[in-house]
Amino acid sequence: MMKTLLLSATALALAAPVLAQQTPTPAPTPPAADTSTNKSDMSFSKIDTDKSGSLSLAELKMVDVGVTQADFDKADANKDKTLSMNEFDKWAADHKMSKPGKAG
Ligand SMILES: [Ca+2]
Repeated sequence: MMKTLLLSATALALAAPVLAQQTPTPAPTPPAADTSTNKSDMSFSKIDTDKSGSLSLAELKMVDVGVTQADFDKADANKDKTLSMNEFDKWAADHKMSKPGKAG
């Protein structure tokens, strides 16, 4: 503890003149996964949150909360319980993902 304090004190003493001359601009990097108000741009890679290369039902629900297991099974052509990009494309084309004016 004392060592750390001494070190930071030394660092501060060394940095003080520099800090006095150029005011450091704090650049807080905002987290990438937040404030997604516009969901019109839903691509496969975005929905595939765990980057497994395929979509689970939970992930598909990000596109449409009303999607059911039956819908999922229908889209899951090879019945491996996941949607490949191909299967998702077909589902999306079938499903007409564009829902204008739906907020919330
Ligand atoms: Ca599949």
